[in-house]
Amino acid sequence: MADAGPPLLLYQETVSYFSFCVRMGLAEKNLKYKKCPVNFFNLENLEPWYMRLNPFGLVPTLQHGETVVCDSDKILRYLDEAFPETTCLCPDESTDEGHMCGYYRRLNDKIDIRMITLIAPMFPRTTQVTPRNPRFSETNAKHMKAKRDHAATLCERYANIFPDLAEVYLEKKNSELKELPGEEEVQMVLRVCEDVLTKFQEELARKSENTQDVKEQWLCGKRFTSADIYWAATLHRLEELGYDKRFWADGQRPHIESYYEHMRSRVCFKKSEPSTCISWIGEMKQKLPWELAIGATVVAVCVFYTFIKSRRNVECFPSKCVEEKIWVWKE
Ligand SMILES: N[C@@H](CCC(=O)N[C@@H](CS)C(=O)NCC(=O)O)C(=O)O
Repeated sequence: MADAGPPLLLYQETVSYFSFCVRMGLAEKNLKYKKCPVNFFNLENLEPWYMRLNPFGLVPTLQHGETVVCDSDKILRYLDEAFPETTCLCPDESTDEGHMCGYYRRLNDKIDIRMITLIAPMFPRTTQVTPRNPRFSETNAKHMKAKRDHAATLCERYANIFPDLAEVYLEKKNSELKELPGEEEVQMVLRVCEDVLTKFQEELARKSENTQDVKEQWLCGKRFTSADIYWAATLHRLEELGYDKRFWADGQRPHIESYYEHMRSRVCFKKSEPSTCISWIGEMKQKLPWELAIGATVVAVCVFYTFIKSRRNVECFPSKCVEEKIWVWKE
């Protein structure tokens, strides 16, 4: 485990697509790091302390001593540079491996995962899917929209209160929180997504013809790269939203199906996969710290009481036996 120098701090959100990518990168490199949660469901990413760290108000952000890196791609490249003894995730584009990595990354970038995640669930007639994860339900998407409206007001308010941050807040408000796209745009985004998946399926099929042991292979060859990381996050997100059934499950695109299955068994994926349970607990902890503490105490007391009671029963049993034995002996 390479962990010399100052600690690595990752400001992130468990369910965030780009945070997931960086967690996978760190796990693949076997680097120790500390997770610093930034709850964007509570708009914590707009808090002044965070905007000073990341002027885009986005997660993830990596802090390594004096160095602060924003943007998942820049973080993965930084990790390659800062820890050259670990596996390289972003090979140089001048090499065959790097060229392939760039190609698969650009193909993946064509999928508008942000729109598919945040906007599409508001139009279930168009998506024709049922989200597997309730976080991406229609109701939640509408709730998120209301949150974004609130975010615009918050940016304006903070711009007035913190003059040193006025520019970044107004930039955030203008670039991030503009008019929401409608159903037609969602249809187009889903069409592009399907075309990209068709292309991905063809590429995987071609690769499998030229490869003997598919299980040994990743997108750019034997080495696992950032291309695999971003594709893993995309397929995972599409699955959470319920698009696996529409786009690749049950033999519709079998090479994607087996690539994703192969991916799911990768340690870095298993270690970094957003667990809804953990993220819900994290959110609840932020919302209800006292209630949660009381709840945990009640549970602990009940467990302790049950434990003591069961021990008493165990102790009673032999003494009862002894009494019975004495009684039999006396007779
Ligand atoms: N290009 C950035 C994108 C980061 C990004 O969009 N993060 C999302 C979460 S996955 C976010 O912070 N959203 C909060 C917001 O839009 O205010 C990267 O690769 O890190």
